Amino acid sequence: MKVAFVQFGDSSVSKGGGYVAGSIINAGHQLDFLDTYLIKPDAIAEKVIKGDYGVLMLSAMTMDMPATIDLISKVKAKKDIPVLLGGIHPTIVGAKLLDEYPQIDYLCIGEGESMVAEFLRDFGKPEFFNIQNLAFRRDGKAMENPIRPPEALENLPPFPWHLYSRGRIVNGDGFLSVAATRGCPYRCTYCCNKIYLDLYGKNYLRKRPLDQAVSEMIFLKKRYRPRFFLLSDEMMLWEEDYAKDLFKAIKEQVGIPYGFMARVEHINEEVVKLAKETGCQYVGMGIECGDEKFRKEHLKRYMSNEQIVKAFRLLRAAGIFTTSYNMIGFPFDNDEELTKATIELNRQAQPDYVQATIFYPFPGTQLYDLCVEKNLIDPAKCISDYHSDTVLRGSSMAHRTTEIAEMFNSTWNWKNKWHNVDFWVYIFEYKVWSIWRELRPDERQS
Ligand code: B12
Ligand code: SF4
Repeated sequence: MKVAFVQFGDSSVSKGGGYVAGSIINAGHQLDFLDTYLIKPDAIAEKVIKGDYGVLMLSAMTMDMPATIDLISKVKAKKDIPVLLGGIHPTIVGAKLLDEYPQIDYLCIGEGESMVAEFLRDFGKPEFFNIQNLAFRRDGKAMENPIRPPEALENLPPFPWHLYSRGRIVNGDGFLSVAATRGCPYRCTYCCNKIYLDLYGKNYLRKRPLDQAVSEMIFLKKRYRPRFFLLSDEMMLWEEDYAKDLFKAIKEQVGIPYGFMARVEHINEEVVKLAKETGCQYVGMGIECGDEKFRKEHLKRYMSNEQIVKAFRLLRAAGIFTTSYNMIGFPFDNDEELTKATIELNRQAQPDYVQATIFYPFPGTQLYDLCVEKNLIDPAKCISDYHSDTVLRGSSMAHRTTEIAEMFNSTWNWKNKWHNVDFWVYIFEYKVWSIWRELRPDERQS
């Protein structure tokens, strides 16, 4: 069957959509990969209407939903074509999404690699309706089949990098994002990871075979010449031994600087030393809120402020660039106090870059339920990212994120420094910065 596959987003390569597209190709089907990074959604709709496709497939995060529904509606107005939607949003909402949107025919709940191959194999046959992970309508009622076990990552077809344009693969700063693991063991109350853990249990946490992940990086280095690999795994250090082996293999076999995201609890002297020795130049860690009691009670993040400060300082002492991720605009009356505590904790932790985004209640998360219960979500607000505004009732939060960014980042705009410089200039800058950082007085935070 000929498939039109729509990928939304304008930043780095989406691993979920990509793996599913790879599985479709691997199953021997013809695929047109229609990426909104390259083609405007209206032009995609036109192409699907005019083309001889047997099915329209799309991958959607929550914030892509308005654009996704708009595209599907335009196609459906002119063409009767089955539509299958997969991705994080159908996964967290489930079959009731079909009640909300009559334009969608089928959903993939959870991982899609095996599901999509069976979907194309069995379409039109009676066994179609037994496919695991499939949601569909019967007599107008939305139904959801059971979830299959998590995919065996070692058996997945190779990731189809060739479907994406170079600009999506290597960003303007020379970063290329790759992933070696899936899942995170924690259940923070604002994060969709909890929903995957609820669906799949602990088995959701998986690692790719090390040699497979490293071979992919070697291939990507040769083909796309990035300056830096960003390991976009949710939680790189959840299994420390695997992470350490990966870091060593990156140094020995790949030979490009790299960075990763972690929880502060996993940062200790030994990990930092190894990371530094193996070429790690970047670590991003969530602070999220500077009020320790609130963090524990309402976000289910049990690290102490002391651990946070220590982790940032250890990395800083090793000359590794750090970013802290923070949220403002929580659905609590003392939100402004929480923001002040967050600013103060960032002052103490001294990350090199402070990212502050606005709390967004994702369906299926505990904080979403709380917002619904208290009727806090403003249905008139349609937000496409969590930098621009809050979806909660009340005033805009955007000015506050700007203030925080200026407070911490304005004189340190490393992003602009990295922009459009080649790898060696970047290395040179990095060395100068490392030396200078050793020498400068500690006044930056004031
Ligand atoms: C790495 C990552 C990033 C990277 C890369 C993002 C990318 N485009 O892939 C970066 C840092 C750039 C990023 C940015 C953002 N991210 Co992000 N990110 C992640 C993270 C940690 C892993 C994503 C991943 O690769 N998962 C592994 C893949 C294999 O799983 P998957 O995507 O779910 O795909 C499977 C299924 O969903 C299904 N499937 C997917 N598509 C399709 C399509 C069909 C047809 C079928 C059948 C099946 C199917 O099969 C896939 C394979 O098994 C997730 C956390 C998570 N648990 O997913 C957050 C997450 C996806 N991100 C999130 C958000 C909010 C964002 C941003 C919007 C934040 C912002 N800046 O405002 C941006 C959006 C950028 C964009 N438009 O792409 C949220 C999404 C919440 C939601 N409900 O939408 C998540 C869930 C984290 C959270 N807060 O809970 N992100
Ligand atoms: S540690 Fe990060 S990825 Fe894991 S549940 Fe919490 S926010 Fe989500």
